[in-house]
Amino acid sequence: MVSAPVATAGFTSEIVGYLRQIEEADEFGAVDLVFGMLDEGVSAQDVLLRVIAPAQRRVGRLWAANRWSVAQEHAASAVSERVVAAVARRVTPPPARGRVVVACVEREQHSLPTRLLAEVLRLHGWRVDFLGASVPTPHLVEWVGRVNPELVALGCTLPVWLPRAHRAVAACRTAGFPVLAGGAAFGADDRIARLIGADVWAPAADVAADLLDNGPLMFATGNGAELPPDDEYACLARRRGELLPRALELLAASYPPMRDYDPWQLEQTAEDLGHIADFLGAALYLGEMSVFTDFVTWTCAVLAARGVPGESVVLGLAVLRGELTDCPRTRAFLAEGMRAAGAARGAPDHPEPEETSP
Ligand code: B12
Repeated sequence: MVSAPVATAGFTSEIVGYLRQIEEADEFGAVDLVFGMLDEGVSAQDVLLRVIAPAQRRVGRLWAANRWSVAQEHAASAVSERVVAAVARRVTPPPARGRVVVACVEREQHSLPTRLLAEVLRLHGWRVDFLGASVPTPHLVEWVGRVNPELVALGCTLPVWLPRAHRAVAACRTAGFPVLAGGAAFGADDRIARLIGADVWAPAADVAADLLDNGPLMFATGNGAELPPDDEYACLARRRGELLPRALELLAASYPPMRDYDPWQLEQTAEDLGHIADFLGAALYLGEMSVFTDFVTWTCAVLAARGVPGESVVLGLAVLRGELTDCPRTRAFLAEGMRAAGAARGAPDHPEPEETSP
């Protein structure tokens, strides 16, 4: 397993300017702006990773803080996708290295982070097949078998898809292809990538490109052997269908404000409970408590920014815990989640830090 630290850099005024364009959903303005940066000598890699990437992370924080609507986030992200394509079209050199397949794990819709990796690898001379969002594992394996790449780069942003990432890694390796893993779901170090048996992990696209540049590629033999038994994960997955409507019912009975919820609010609450159950499942699968508690803390902040108190999250977790009487490990995770939600209740109810930089 190979890894390296994340690079950092400034570009504050460029990011602010770019954010202004994407806030207005001004695709051509955004393209003109970044082409101007390229003309002034900013490298394409820096435009991708020091301007567009941090702007997109900022978009996420603005949405989480309820300062931007989902529509604003979608519009801005759609512009960024087009800008990444325009930059790539303008500067990508002809391929001089081997072939790499870049894809998102099945169900993962965050294609833009992985697309950034794909374009950075192209800038470094790799021939890249970018397969985009949510690639079903059998189809991924069929593609790599056909094009015979040197490497499969697998992106995952949401931790809930890590069990699927594990299966995809195993399938690619069984087919004889090494796997580079990355994306926010893997966290800040290589622990999770190791757990799911990836050969290489990188925290950022430029780090990944540097690792591949400095070949020959040396691959370790991870096999996911340290993963905990998956019986409680399987039990939760099996019971999800009946558990969630029941939990929603019990939550409505114990949390009075829910009686006044309109159908849209009820649907949102059901969705939130579903996300909680899915993050719980991923945490159980990996044996990584922080996957669950970080998500609980994040959910409390997002709800608080929308005027929903953390108490509702504590109650939701308690209800799930009450239903899962025969799953001791799951109950222990839920108890930690309740502690995290309780702690988040004492935190400021606005997840957007008071920062001046993007
Ligand atoms: C745009 C966006 C979306 C778009 C995605 C569009 C697209 N085509 O990508 C859509 C609308 C689909 C979406 C949906 C959802 N999203 Co969203 N999304 C975002 C947002 C705002 C930007 C994503 C992005 O472009 N990031 C920018 C890049 C640069 O991110 P990056 O991870 O830092 O990438 C770098 C490295 O990780 C690395 N890397 C990335 N991939 C790979 C792969 C390999 C192999 C390697 C080596 C490296 C590598 O290189 C990159 C550059 O250095 C993020 C905010 C954020 N912080 O990312 C939220 C965010 C990821 N989304 C979030 C959520 C919750 C969701 C939803 C669940 C919302 C919902 N209720 O439905 C859904 C889930 C969809 C799904 N099934 O996957 C949360 C996740 C929170 C959490 N605790 O995990 C975030 C963080 C928002 C927030 N601020 O809280 N989202």
